[in-house]
Amino acid sequence: MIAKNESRFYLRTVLILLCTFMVTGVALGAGPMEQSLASGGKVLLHFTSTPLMTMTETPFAIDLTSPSGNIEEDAVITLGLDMPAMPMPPNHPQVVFRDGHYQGTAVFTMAGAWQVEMMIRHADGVVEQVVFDIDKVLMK
Ligand SMILES: [Cu+2]
Repeated sequence: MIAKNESRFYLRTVLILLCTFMVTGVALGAGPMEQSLASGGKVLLHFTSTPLMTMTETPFAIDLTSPSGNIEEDAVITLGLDMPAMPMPPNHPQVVFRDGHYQGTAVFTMAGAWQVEMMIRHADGVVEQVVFDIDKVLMK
């Protein structure tokens, strides 16, 4: 009985530590970029490695907050990476909801300024689009 309680406590501690580590890991990356949505919610995009480099698998996380402040986890998010200065080949990193965040991996194919065009389809069918400006991706 005691052993069972102890192992449960141990498991809970490990889970809390893991969550803390994940949140901290995300916060250490490229500064989170936040935008308000017309629907009243918020969306946060953060790249988990900095500085951003060309031809590098770059993980990102997206957090969607509903107008009431809850985490919104049933939306469908699609991304398009583009450069404002020139037409670029289609670049659409896959986004999946996993471990409490929308996540994926981006590859920037060229140095310079980029834009992340984000389309959010909420569970109620409302679609919103926001654009995040990335000042600089550096040559690897
Ligand atoms: Cu380009």
